Amino acid sequence: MLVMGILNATPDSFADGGEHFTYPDAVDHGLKLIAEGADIIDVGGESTRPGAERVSPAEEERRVINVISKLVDAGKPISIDTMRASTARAAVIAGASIINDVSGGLADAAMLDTAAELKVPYIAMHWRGHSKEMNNLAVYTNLVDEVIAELNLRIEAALSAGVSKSNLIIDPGIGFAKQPADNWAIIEEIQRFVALGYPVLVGASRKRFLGGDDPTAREAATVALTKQLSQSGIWAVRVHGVAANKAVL
Ligand code: PMM
Repeated sequence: MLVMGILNATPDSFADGGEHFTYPDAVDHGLKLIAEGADIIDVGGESTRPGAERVSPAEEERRVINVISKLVDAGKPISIDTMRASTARAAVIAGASIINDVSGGLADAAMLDTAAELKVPYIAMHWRGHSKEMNNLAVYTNLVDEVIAELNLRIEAALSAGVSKSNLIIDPGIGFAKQPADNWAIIEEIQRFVALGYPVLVGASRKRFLGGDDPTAREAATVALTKQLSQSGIWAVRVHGVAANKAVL
């Protein structure tokens, strides 16, 4: 199982408090994650925490492009965490080699065509709406069935836009339009996502459902979950604390 290290170049990410917002800090943090053994670095310039405001495309690119251009020299694959086709394209030109779209192509009508054209792996996450509204959208009758059905629609949309099957990665979207119990139920049934036949990414690191008020205090639970998930056949976990998660593996 791979470990994707999170590099949020945002002033308002919930789990690392905007510690790595400025350019030199972000690059240093990315290099630290690589030194700790990250297999992939996921660079994002727009917070998706519940309630977050959107940033402009120009500001999003300003936060991430220079960081990507610099980190690429370290030789590890970089994913761009964005819902925007224009940011994804600029990031791939700068050296990113994976697109991580938390909206699974729903936020930007040009995203799937762009991913197909760029011919890079595309991570489609389960998503129901932007941060400001997502808590109201966490309503399910048959949770896992519905999440899988909605992910299947995104898979079909990506394939029909021309994303190749071998470039598609899926993610159940822990914490996105999910109640705390929903996240646990998805983790319990993660095998059903693996059975869809695509690599599965899980991003649970330091999220609210793990309990506690301080995100860094959720690290122990994150590490335990990484250990549990390493037995499930998933492709990768997306985590803040690379060293601890690598250690448990
Ligand atoms: N979670 C966040 C951001 N990007 N991408 C994927 N594929 N999966 C996730 O679960 C995910 C993501 C929000 O968490 P952060 O603010 O700690 O980065």
